[in-house]
Order: sequence, then C-alpha cells, then structure tokens
Amino acid sequence: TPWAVCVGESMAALLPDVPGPLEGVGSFTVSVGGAESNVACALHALGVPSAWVSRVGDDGFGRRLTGELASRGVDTSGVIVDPVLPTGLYFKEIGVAGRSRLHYYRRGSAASAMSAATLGEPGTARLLSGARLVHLSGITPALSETCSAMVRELLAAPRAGRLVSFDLNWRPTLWRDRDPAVLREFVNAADVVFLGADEAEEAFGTGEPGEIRALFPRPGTIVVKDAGRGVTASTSDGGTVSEAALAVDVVEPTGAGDAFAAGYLAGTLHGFDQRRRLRLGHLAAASALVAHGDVGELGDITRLALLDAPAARWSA
Ligand code: KDG
Repeated sequence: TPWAVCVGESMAALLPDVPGPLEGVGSFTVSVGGAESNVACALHALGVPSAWVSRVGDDGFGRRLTGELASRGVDTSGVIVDPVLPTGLYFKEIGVAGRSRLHYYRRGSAASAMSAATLGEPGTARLLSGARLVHLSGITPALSETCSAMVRELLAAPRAGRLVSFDLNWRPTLWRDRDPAVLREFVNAADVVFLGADEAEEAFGTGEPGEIRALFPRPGTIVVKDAGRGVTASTSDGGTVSEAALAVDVVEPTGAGDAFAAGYLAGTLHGFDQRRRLRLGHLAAASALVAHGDVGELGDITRLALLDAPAARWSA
C-alpha cells in the first residue's frame, strides 16, 4: 500500500513551443500538471510509494493524465472518472526571465466536483486508511465549496500516527470569487506546512518565518521558502533550521515548490533530521528548476548520495 496519498486536481498542461505572449504561439506540447500529482510523482521517484486521488473527465485528457501518472509509478486506483464533467486544462505562457503565467480552463471541471463524499469512495477510503502521509494544497479549497469541505474533513480526521501536509500554493486568480480566509484555518490544522515567503506575504501579510509561526502555532513544522535567503523550518518547540538553496541555472520554475515539498516529505518519511529533509527538498527542487515541464526527472535515486556531500557544497 502507498505510504503517501496526494489529493488534488491535475490538468492537461499545454506548454508553448516558444516563449512570449500566447497570441504568438503556434503549437503546444501536451503534458501533465497539478501540484499534488507533481508531489506524488516526485515522492515515488524518491522511494516513497505514492497515490494520487482525484476526479478526471471521461475524455482523452483524463485518460492521458491518469495513464501518465500511472506510468511514473503513482497509484491511481483512487481516481474517479466523472461521466459528464471534463478534465481541466491550463496553458502556460512563458514570459521574460523564465517567469511563467498559467491560464486556467478548469471552472466546472471533474476535479472541482470532489467533495467529502470522495473520501468515502472504496478505492480512496482504502488508500487513506493505510497512508502515513496525506498531502494537500491551498489550490483545492479554491476550486469549489465542495472541494473546500473535503479538505476540511481530511484535516479534521483523526491522525492515528499519520501526517497531513499542506502546501499553501497561493493562486490568487483562483480566489477571485471566493474568500481565501479559509486558508488560515487549513494552514493551522496541518502537521507540516510549506509556504513561499512571497505568497505568505500576499495571503497573510507577512513572509517572515517568526511572524508566520506566531500566526500559526499548531503545525509541528512550518517550512518557509524564501528564494533570496533559502529555506527555514520552524518546529512547534521553538527550534529553527535554515538551509541555503542550491545554485542552479533555472530553465523553468513551475513545479519546483512541489518537488521541494516531495523532497522534504520523503526525508521525513525516511527518518532524516531537519537539515537533511531540507537538503533533499532543495535537491528535488533543483531537478524541477532545470526541467521544462512541471515535474523534474528524479529517476536516479543515486542522487541521494549528494546528501552526504560536505556542507560547503550547499551554501549559496
Ligand atoms: O505547482 C505547479 C502547479 O502550479 C502546476 O502544476 C499547475 O496545479 C497547478 C495549479 O493549479 O496551478
């Protein structure tokens, strides 16, 4: 049985063959995108058996998503095919300096119909009952009221030794007609929280690790990622550990946060200490930063050996 269950929407990702405004793009390459399924793929590559739970449409994109994730080793037995609603899509627009914008076509998608009832579907209930880790993100509650209720239920369920991780994944365009205040409740209800300093600043008014910890006392660990200063993990006992990021030549940044979360969580499940969890997070993020798609190639588990490199190698 999978150790980790990642719940959330994935979409057909249409990646432009050239950078620049979409009006100038002639063709797109179809790929797979979705924060939580990105985490599931990277976890699997890092030696953590993982499942992805979602809904897809009864369409070519839904089959493509499910097939591609399965071929990457992710358990898709909890994926429900919606007979009516379609699989969501997004188009990526590549701007200057590798900055990308995602244009979503996901309103009313099959995944937006996830609800607390999804958790009781036989395949999903079986996966959840055996999970050591459930991974969620702040994208899901933005999708619909029923998706938000599902996230609330997962965070409220008795843990029985299981961890629930929550990546803020602040997506302001998805919150245009819903109130993001619910994110505060969800962040404070999780065991492990990931947030970018910049997104925390926008969503909660501060990106400073100490101030974020004061806002959210409950989580066992809060990991604040600050592109300029590296990453800081603060634990509920008051401890903090910081680790500078690896210096890489960024090709395309989408998915790096998901890969970081997967690395950190894989380190947690493998019993690493805080510093090695953060290093594995950085290592996984680097593999996504140098890839065009949203998921990096982490297939070579021997890269884990890099974790034993001298500390100097890790300082920026
Ligand atoms: O974190 C990467 C994701 O943003 C991307 O894969 C698409 O899930 C996605 C989203 O909702 O933005």
